[in-house]
Amino acid sequence: MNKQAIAALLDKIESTETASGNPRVQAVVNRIVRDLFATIEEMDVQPDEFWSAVGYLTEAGRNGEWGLIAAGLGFEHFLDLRMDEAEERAGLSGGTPRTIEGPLYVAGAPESVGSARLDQDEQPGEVLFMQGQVRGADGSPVAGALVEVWHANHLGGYSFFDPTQSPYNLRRSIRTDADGRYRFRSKVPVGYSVPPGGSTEKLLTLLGRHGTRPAHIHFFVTAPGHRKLTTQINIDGDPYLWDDFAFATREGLVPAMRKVDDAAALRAREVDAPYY
Ligand code: MBD
Ligand code: FE
Repeated sequence: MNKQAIAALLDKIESTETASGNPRVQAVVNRIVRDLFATIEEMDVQPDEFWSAVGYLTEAGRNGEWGLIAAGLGFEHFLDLRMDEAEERAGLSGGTPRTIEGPLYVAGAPESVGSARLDQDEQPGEVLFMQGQVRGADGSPVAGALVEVWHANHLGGYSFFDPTQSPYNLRRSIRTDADGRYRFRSKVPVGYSVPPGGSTEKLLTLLGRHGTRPAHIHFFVTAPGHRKLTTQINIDGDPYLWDDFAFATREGLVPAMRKVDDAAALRAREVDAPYY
């Protein structure tokens, strides 16, 4: 089709829109339709290909996999990079880097002050301890900040999405103590992979890609008067560390891990830290 004919059709479609609509939605949708018309034209997309795509989108929605696809196609990481840029422009850079939330957060995890134990289900895996301090943009500790932590089990599954786990297993909310500190005990997670046979896997396979994330632990950090931090840490040494299907690994989010083989030292550590 020639460019004028396409432009005329776009004009005709847009001319049906009125002031009763939402101008932002009108502008964004019109732009997407224009870009898709151009893609169909330039790639000579055939009707059967178009309707197959419509069927795919329908199925992906039915499976609740759109959040996963957004991560896998790099949209979620792209939004992060844009937020980084916006903060830089506003002179608000620094601190722990953000990275994607992903589609597996669940609100309402049990809350405790200072410390928590996340592994409520009896499951295999290495014991993991993590501790840290929440600091504001000026570097001063933030007492009473809420640190929400969630991660996968030894099979890469998340409670609520994996029916074999009890509700809120490997999910906790920890209030920082008077020094802004938090600490927790859990089990070392294993990297998540997209559901076998699902819509995301289907698409990734057609792209010749894998759907695996390196082992990671998610965090939301919130406190009154501060911006919310959404981030993760990665478990060093994972073969997928820099090959994340969701592109979320970043410098500064791969903390040094220390292996403690000495059982006595581990027990002493537990006594020293009364985990919930
Ligand atoms: C995850 O566990 C995750 O963190 C992301 C971003 C996408 C899918 C699964
Ligand atoms: Fe995750």
